[in-house]
Amino acid sequence: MVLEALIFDVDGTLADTERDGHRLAFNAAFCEFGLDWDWGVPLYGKLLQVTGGKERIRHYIDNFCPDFVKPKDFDDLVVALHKAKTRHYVELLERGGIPLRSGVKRLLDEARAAGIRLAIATTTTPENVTALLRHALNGQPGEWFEVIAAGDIVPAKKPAPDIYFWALDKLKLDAGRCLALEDSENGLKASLGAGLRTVVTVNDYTTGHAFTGAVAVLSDLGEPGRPFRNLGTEAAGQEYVDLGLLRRWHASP
Ligand code: XBP
Ligand code: MG
Repeated sequence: MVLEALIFDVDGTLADTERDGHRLAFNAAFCEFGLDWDWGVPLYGKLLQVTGGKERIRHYIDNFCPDFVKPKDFDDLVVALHKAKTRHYVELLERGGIPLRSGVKRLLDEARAAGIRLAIATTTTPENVTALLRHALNGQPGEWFEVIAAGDIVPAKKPAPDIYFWALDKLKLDAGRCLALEDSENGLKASLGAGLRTVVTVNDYTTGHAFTGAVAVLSDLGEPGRPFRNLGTEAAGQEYVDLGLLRRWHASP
């Protein structure tokens, strides 16, 4: 089957947003609300097992804050905290931005020039995607990605495949005509669950994850002169991921 579209995860895949982005924004929101919670780097790695910011806050309270007494309006508190977190995250991106990962812009350019359709399937809030791409790509996300599947548009977040099904539905494409790019075990479970061949580029938080079923597992997409490290299948001596390599992986049995 011909490769017609690439579906990208955002956090950890397009950009390294978790440790120095989302994590700091959560902490800033807690501080704003007078809560003494501080999510350090290792703790945040554990909390990343739960996708979705509101879900992550609830998980933290239930599992790490035995003395916290939930107020009557607890659900509203979580929503308000998360709203503040999103504001802090967007401000953080606007202050300095978080760059795209190695090879991402090059691959997006190549795909666009070749008429490959581009989509996003992410757990994060839509405003976060807009802010990241406005800075990193110097444009509106819609100019680059024809479908943006993000946040609460599906009730079940990754590892559920729902967000990928939503994106495929909007693209009006079968999974067999697409390739997903992910960085985490939860993300891979979601893309595989939707029947998508998936390339994984790992980051500091996800190197130890299980990636069984991925067509390739790499350190990053690589650039000419800055090769990726191959952590899984062979890549025939290539130093960076281009459309030719993606087509080969897409066609592999
Ligand atoms: C991303 C997430 C998100 C972000 C925070 O997972 O889990 O929760 O950490 O975003 P994936 P929000 O890369 O697998 O999509 O706070 O906006 O939910
Ligand atoms: Mg991710």
